Amino acid sequence: MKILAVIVSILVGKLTNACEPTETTVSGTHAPQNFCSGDLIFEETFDSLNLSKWRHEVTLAGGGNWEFQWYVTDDINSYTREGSLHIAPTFTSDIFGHKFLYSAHVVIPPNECTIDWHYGCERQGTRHEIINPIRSARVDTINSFSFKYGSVEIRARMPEGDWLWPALWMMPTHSVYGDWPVSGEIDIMEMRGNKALYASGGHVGNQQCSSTIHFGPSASVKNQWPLAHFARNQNQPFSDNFHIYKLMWTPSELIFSVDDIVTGRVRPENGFWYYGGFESSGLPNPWQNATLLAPFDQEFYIIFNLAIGGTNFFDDSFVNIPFPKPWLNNSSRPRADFWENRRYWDGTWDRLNSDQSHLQVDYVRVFAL
Ligand SMILES: *[C@@H]1O[C@H](CO)[C@@H](O)[C@H](O)[C@H]1NC(C)=O
Ligand SMILES: *[C@@H]1O[C@H](CO)[C@@H](O)[C@H](O)[C@H]1NC(C)=O
Ligand SMILES: *[C@@H]1O[C@H](CO)[C@@H](O)[C@H](O)[C@H]1NC(C)=O
Ligand SMILES: CC(=O)N[C@H]1CO[C@H](CO)[C@@H](O)[C@@H]1O
Repeated sequence: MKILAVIVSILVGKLTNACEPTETTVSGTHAPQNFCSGDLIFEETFDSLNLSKWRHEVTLAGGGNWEFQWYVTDDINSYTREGSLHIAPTFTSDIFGHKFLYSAHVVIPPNECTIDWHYGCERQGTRHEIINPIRSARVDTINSFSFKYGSVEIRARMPEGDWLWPALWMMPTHSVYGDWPVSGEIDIMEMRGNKALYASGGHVGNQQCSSTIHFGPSASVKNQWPLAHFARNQNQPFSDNFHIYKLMWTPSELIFSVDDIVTGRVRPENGFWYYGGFESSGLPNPWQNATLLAPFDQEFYIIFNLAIGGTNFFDDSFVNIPFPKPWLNNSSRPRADFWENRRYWDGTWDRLNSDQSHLQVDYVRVFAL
């Protein structure tokens, strides 16, 4: 009798587990056609870097922050090894020589260049300001997989090294509400690679990681990211181990966690217009006719990159030990200052001997709600 009861309960369980509908939507060449609530809808374990899934950015643009890297497709800057994606920074001068930085005219052909704003496809090196001195990589799923609502789980190890800025993040696939930041940005994890970087509140280097969403009615009106920015500190560098960075995204909230401990939660009871306090901006509400979570009620795609420096993320007031920040963010030649002061930082990057300065991603999984 007992066995029969067990069998019956299993059968009933199966029936009630029949495909439950989900609010998750997907698109892209690697998006599943049909799926149920709770299903794994995207997975990459990085046994190889499959270029039909991962697109490279190729640009000098600097990500809107005049970052110092040149994103390239070279397999020294992005590759897989033992089941992990590695994104590794290298010196531009290692390939082209030191003079190149000060004199080259770099033109990335239009069919290769992916971001042309901020002189992203063409730059002239001069004695005053140089060609981007670091080569690195940024890969994304813009063509292969976008989704709206669900949970994303990324197991990754952060790089160690001064002024490295790794990011695991998402951007809107179709900016239906307008250009950044009107259509939003979701930063699942960002970190500064410095071993000993301090602000008045404590460590802001590799013992801190943060999650942030960006949103606002226009780029000129203050993007209210500080209201949805969550930093998490620990005594061990995040670069010492792999950790699991997660986003749970539903039609009513976004929840960030690290190793299953919640870091931050954004729940805009009356929508992001009021959450951001934009009523006094004098602008129309770009999300007025949309759902509560707009602009985060549209499909986003996944991005992994390793940026370097820039004029926004490393505040001049931070204290770095033992060497000072090698450029000021208001310098007229931040890249050249960074490069010419490399004695301050190049010893902190383990460029050749180990993986310590690489962003490593073991896997990414996305589940339907
Ligand atoms: C890349 O992925 C596609 C689709 O999943 C698959 O057909 C192809 O064989 C993969 N390529 C490599 C090189 O693994
Ligand atoms: C919302 O709908 C109203 C009425 O149709 C329209 O006037 C307004 O422009 C719309 N707002 C946006 C941001 O689309
Ligand atoms: C840049 O900032 C530094 C201090 O952060 C200041 O002393 C200097 O005057 C500024 N330079 C310019 C050109 O604004
Ligand atoms: C993030 C940061 O440090 N911003 C500063 C960059 O420099 C300008 C000019 O000195 C400051 O106004 C910013 O606050």
